[in-house]
Amino acid sequence: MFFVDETIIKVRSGNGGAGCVSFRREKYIPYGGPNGGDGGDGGSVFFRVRDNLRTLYDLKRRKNFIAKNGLPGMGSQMNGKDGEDVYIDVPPGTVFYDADTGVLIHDMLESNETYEFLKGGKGGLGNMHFATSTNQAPRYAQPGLPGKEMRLRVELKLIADIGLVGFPNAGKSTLLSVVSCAKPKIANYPFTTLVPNLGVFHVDYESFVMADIPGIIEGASSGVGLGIEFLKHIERTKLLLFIIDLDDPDYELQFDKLRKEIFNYSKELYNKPYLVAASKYDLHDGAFKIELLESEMKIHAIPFSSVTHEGVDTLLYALKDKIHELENESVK
Ligand SMILES: Nc1nc2c(ncn2[C@@H]2O[C@H](COP(=O)(O)OP(=O)(O)OP(=O)(O)O)[C@@H](O)[C@H]2O)c(=O)[nH]1
Ligand SMILES: [Mg+2]
Repeated sequence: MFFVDETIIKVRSGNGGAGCVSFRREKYIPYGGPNGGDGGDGGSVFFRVRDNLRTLYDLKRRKNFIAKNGLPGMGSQMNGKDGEDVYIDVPPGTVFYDADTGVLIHDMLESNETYEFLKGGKGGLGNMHFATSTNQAPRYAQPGLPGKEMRLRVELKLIADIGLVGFPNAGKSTLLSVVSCAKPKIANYPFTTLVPNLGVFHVDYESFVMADIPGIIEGASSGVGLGIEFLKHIERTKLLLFIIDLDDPDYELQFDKLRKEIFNYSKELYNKPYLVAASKYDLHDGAFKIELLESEMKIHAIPFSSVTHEGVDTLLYALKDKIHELENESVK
């Protein structure tokens, strides 16, 4: 499946059908009264969350979401059919903006939420509604009201509890694959991950969503590597988890470099609560390096190995405790 997290679409609600001008014509009934039916309402445009979706790929392909027009009313008091609605199905965390003004329209956060965006034009009333004591044969019916058209910019910002941040090849995807059922691509070269992955991990009957995004490198905020646009997918997390790669000769500088790139991306993300972990603890001098991080760099990193699984449980409990701590703080 192709991952798309931003696209422009055109949406349009249907026109209302016109009301009908018609008179009853029957044998032996001269001067039959007005019997023109109402036009049907135009179809509306809805946004709808589908919890199993993870990409805006379908929107990018289809581009136009046009609801049907209402049908005109007919004689014999027959009302026109309402136009069919159109539903735009999106993953949780999709944000809709007016493409021309940039104004936020709606943020689809609720699971299975449906949001009515553009109502279809109302159908016109048929002439049967306009008979009065002084005008029993009105030759007038309402036209239907027109639908509306708009261009929308649609952006996906994934929703997760924890966002992984680290250099390429640090072992982010491997960690996700060890703690959850997710099957992200893993390989011994930088920029293996090209699209975000979500996975659910469990600690003591509680579950948390972890987001793994492509690695960032020094200069990412000015476009080096894959850039930092993927950071938008961890903007909505409660907690960031920085992963330091103990196998990197410059492991002790990684944390500051990552912090700097995040700072350049957004102050808000920079101020988000975080924990630090150090991967590949199974490789040479792991314990020594952790101590050095603590004493020299004042970085408290939780060591773990996705190969031997040493430290993984400790890390997951630390994540859980930190999230609880943050939730308690926000209640106070
Ligand atoms: N020895 C050891 N190797 C590891 C560990 N975790 C990951 N690796 C290896 O490190 C390499 C990179 O792992 P990935 O999980 O793909 O790294 P990543 O951080 O997702 O990298 P990008 O997707 O490029 O950002 C792979 O060859 C993994 O097998 C670990 O705990 N110990
Ligand atoms: Mg990866």
